[in-house]
Amino acid sequence: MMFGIEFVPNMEISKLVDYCVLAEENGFGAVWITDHYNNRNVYATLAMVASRTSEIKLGPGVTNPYHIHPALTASAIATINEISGGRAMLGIGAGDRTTLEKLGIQWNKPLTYMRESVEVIRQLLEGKSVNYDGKVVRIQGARLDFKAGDVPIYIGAQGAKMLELAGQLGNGVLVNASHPKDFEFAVSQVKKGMEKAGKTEFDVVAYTSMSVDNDAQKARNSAKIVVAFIVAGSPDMVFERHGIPLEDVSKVREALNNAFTKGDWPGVGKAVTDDMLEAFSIAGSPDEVTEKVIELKKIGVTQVVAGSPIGPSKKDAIKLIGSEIIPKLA
Ligand code: F42
Repeated sequence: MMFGIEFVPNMEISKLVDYCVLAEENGFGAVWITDHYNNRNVYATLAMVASRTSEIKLGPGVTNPYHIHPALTASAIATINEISGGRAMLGIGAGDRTTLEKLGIQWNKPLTYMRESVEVIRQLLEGKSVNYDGKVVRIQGARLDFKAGDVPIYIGAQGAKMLELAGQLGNGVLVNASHPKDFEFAVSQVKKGMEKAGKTEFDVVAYTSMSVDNDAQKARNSAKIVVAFIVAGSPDMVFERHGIPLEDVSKVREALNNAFTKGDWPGVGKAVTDDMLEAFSIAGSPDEVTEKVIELKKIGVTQVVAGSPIGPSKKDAIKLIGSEIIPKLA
């Protein structure tokens, strides 16, 4: 079981890189950097992380084929692979409709887009000259003029069809979830895709919202805002799976609205219920978190990513995970 960590480049890059160095020193095996146009650029960030670290694997978690052409993604991740001495991984997903529409990009046919983009990226990374006449991706005689080396491709997926596609086309999947129920579903879907492709090796990554502190209540309180955003963006099917009443969900959405319009952020914390925290985060003391990670491992998760908030203090949480949790999972 590998431990990874996620950072959003919404802070000064020097600070983010310091966190990555600390993560490497504390036994984390992978760092994933999120990709949104309004934050610092993901590949510039990865280049800086690569130059200050020596062992940790690194990649976008996740980019998308709508805002960066698949050929440019291939070139960018191959460059990171060269700079990092072969440590790059490519995380790619369908992107987020609201964000893409702000840029005037139409978000259509996400499954087709993902399938065709991943096929093209893989061929380019293998050094092939690519002719591809897809439904949405068309390439004529494109080729990278430098060696990419091996770059595993991870697909961001939550939906039934995308999970299956990930199993079929990817080397791994990044599932944005924290609870065993979601992973029972995800692993069964991924296996269908793996079977289609005749695969046995695959990295199932739990891309969690994690919050660790010796004071368990403080850890849980820290996760509330992140959990509120997850609740606001999740489909009803997910609430049914976790037995969360839709009226509680409405309260969270209303509280977030009030926070944006009136600055009432404490109201958001109050609207998030314990059941929501349980379903959408792994938050608590190091022992509690270890127990939950072990449950995920039993279901077939092979990498756990500590995603936002990580803890009330990111620095302390990284050290706690390194000293109290990672050694117990070896
Ligand atoms: N998004 C970002 O923009 N930036 C990030 O940094 C980011 C990080 C991230 C990390 C992990 C992760 O799992 C996701 C992350 N995301 C990030 C979100 C990601 O970009 C995607 O939005 C998300 O993973 C896609 O979720 P999904 O698996 O639910 O897929 C969507 C597209 C979906 O609706 N899938 C359904 C399914 O069953 O899989 C149905 C898809 C479908 O069939 N659609 C159409 C149809 O006909 O019904 C079209 C069919 C076609 O041809 O495409």
